[in-house]
Amino acid sequence: MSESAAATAPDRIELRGLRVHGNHGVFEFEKREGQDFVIDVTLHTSVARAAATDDLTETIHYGELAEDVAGIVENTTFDLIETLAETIADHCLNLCDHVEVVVHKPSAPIRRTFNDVSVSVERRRAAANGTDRSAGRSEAHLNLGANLGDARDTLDQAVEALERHPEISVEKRSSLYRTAPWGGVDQNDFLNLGLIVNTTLNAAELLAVAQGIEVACGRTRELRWGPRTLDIDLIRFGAGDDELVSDTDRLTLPHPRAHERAFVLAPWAELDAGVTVLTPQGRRPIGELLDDLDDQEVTRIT
Ligand code: A4P
Ligand code: MG
Repeated sequence: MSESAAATAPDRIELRGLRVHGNHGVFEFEKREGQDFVIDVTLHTSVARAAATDDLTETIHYGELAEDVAGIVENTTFDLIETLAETIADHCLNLCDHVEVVVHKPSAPIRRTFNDVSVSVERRRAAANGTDRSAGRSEAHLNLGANLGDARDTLDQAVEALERHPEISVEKRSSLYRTAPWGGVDQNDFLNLGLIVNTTLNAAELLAVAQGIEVACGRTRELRWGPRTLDIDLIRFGAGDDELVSDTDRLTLPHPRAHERAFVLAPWAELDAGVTVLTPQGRRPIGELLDDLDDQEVTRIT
């Protein structure tokens, strides 16, 4: 494991001995009659946020993992357990950046007494979800929001924490904006700011760092779109042709609701007035989008 992967994914979720009947094997009778396969999966991930919030949606659901893996074993037919292991690992890389998979075939057609035969694969999604480190740094745009406690102080601390990270540098920081709560929950106004950062992390790693800072700043997650001590959203990762498009629940990029949120667009327009923002109707200039949202109260306060 690289040092940075170790720093961002210190924990493991392990599923051991998942026994599933499948029809894999080189021989015709193996495909016809099938046999039991036993699967071990290790997901390298961070459970810090789930542990801090005690919220199942903040972690990888091992029940769903077991069903997904069993479904792969049952619904595919491969000659080789190498291919099966790779297919399972590939699926698991949708859940985290580093996975180990072992496929055991205890009833394999071997004419000797044996305990077990297995294939182990270890796969990482380092460059697939963001930046190739050798290619240098990526620019990313973040939006920070807070409306509980001393919001201004929390936002300052969050920016400082990002700056302290050895693989992140804060290039530009917007003014602070007082913004009306978006999302229909009756709550206090927010303070929001935008950041442009440069980073050698990939997008998933940057999100993990941001979520760690949320936890460190006392973030608990009670209500969607409700009050929070600190929320850090990734709005965009990479620029131009290198902009990352990601469509998983854990990470959706570019941020799917940015274009309808003045609290995101106003600080962003200050940082990059010429940017175009992805909307369901295609890319539109940020100034036009903001004009359309003039019913959302946003006041620049510093
Ligand atoms: N996630 C997926 N994609 C991303 C991304 N691009 N950036 C996942 C950040 N997170 C992303 O997020 C829930 C899950 O989204 C995470 O596990 C992450 O893996 P969350 O921040 O824990 O939950 P949430 O904030 O309650 O829900 P959501 O949908 O993210 O809400 P938003 O969009 O963050 O909105 N009004 C004003 N004026 N100012 C605000 O700052 N913020 C919100 C929160 C609502 N209203 C607001 C403001
Ligand atoms: Mg959020």
